Amino acid sequence: MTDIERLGKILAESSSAVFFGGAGMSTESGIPDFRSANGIYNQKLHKTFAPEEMASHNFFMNHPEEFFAFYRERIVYLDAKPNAGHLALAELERRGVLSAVVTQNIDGLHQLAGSKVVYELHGSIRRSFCVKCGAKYDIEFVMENKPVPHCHCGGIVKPDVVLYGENLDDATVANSIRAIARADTLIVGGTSLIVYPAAGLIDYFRGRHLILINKTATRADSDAELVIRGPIGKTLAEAVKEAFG
Ligand code: BV8
Ligand code: ZN
Repeated sequence: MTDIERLGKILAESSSAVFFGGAGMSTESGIPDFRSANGIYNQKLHKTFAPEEMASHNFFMNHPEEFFAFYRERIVYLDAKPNAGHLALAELERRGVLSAVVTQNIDGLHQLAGSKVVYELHGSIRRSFCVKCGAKYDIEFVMENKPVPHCHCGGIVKPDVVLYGENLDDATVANSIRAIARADTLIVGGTSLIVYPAAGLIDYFRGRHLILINKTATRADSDAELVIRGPIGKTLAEAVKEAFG
């Protein structure tokens, strides 16, 4: 039995599966990931600051102009489209196979593909808010108001994205843990499982089938029933076809 046939068979017998993903889910949509060779964190973006420093709370507070330049040029890909993997997960939800997508991504592509239950552990570029009065702004406002977007009240408008050194949203974490703890199947893919507390959430899984789909090895491979080393978008699409025609 091929890996795709095995994955298809598991999907066909699952009714509360959860997908846990990261930046590798969107590389087939043209968005670079962070830690692969051509990833964002391996690009020399700034003479003095490392990319991971520029995506931090302290950098946002102390160097807002440079933060927004980095964010607009390196983090936001507004014309990216969902790929076959996003569409496959949305189909699995419609078929009652998948109960939730838990993602570290901030690109909103799962929702654009039609997924309804999506927990965004690190927020979303699509939403922004004023740090002083909480007024909500869309991504267009942030992209157009250079160098630093300000609210009518004078406060800075911050993307609703969890930066390094910032806490995750409690409700999103609680909902993600509940979905993972109840899942019969957990598919982990397109993530290096390096960033915490997000990466720790997969340890709440108590179900039957743990599946890893990732181009490179991760810390969870040894616990997985099935490890597929390949492009996750293509793999998910082929497995859904195998399972449901
Ligand atoms: C927190 C938003 C409590 C911005 C991100 C020192 C000081 C402060 C904190 C820390 C510290 N040391 C450690 C920490 C904790 C820190 C952390 O975990 N750091 C890591 C680097 C060790 N975490 C935090 O700060 C978190 N908050 O701890 O709060 C706190 C409060 C106050 C003070 C202290 C602590 C907040 C973490 C969230 C940070 N924000 N993103 C932005 O987008 O830049 S994290 C960033 O990494 C992205 O969100 C990304 O999603 C996430 C995880 O990366 P991955 O998604 O896994 O992507 P990666 O490139 O790594 O891997 C992709 C994989 O896919 C690869 O393996 C590749 O092979 C594979 N792949 C690629 N293409 C494909 C593929 N596989 C299959 N098919 C393909 N086509
Ligand atoms: Zn305001």
